[in-house]
Amino acid sequence: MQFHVITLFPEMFSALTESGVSRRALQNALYDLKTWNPREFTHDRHKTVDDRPYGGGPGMVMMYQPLKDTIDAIQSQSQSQSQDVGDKKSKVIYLSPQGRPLTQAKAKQLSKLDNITLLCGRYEGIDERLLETEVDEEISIGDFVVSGGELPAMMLMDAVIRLLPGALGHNQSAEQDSFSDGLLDCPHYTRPEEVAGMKVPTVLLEGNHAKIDAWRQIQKEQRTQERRPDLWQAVQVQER
Ligand code: 9WO
Repeated sequence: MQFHVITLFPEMFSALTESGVSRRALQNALYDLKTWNPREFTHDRHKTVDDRPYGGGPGMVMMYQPLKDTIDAIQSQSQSQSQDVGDKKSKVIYLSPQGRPLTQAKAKQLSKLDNITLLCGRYEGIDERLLETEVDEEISIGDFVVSGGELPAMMLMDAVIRLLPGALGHNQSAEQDSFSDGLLDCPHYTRPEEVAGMKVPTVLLEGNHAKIDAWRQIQKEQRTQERRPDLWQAVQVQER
């Protein structure tokens, strides 16, 4: 998996490359990450990437040209790297609250692509003409606004990376199924058996694994009903 990230803040991506599962997956060459700074595709002395919005209003909008030239550079580099780019599955994704929601199912689809270009907006957004012509999918990670697309892009990348074959150990890879059954996860406990007057549920101490599985399933269902009626509804529909 090759990630290309278009960002004014490439240093932020060290959060992925320097820690945890995503760091190990990079070391093991399960994916590669290349950042592209649109400032390097400007031609003026001030390296201008933004301008005032037509129609007025607060803030600034990212200009078409530096972003278009960045995307063109990514595409010509990927092409020169392999002669069979025609067979490569590639997508340009823009992270924004206007996108369709990121789900575990979407992360799984994306994990099957060869190339993902993530476009990270800043300021008040990006000139719509760039989005219309260059972006394949607009994806949201939730109904809130942050200061730019970088953190959302990293969340999407992390969700995808941990699905790449070999990214997780054997034990953990089965565990992923806890969300792909559409339910929230069950509670977890570790030693000691009692802490601050609170005991571990006895079923977990008895070693009856059929009983433990049944308990965990009930916990998942109860929590999903209580906390995420929307997910519970979707599971009911699936099973109909
Ligand atoms: C900023 C702003 C300021 C004043 C009035 C309205 C405003 N809207 C925005 C805005 O949406 N800024 C975005 C910041 C521009 C695109 C990149 N930014 C972004 C992406 N914020 N939040 C996301 C995001 C992406 C994916 N999922 C959730 C949120």
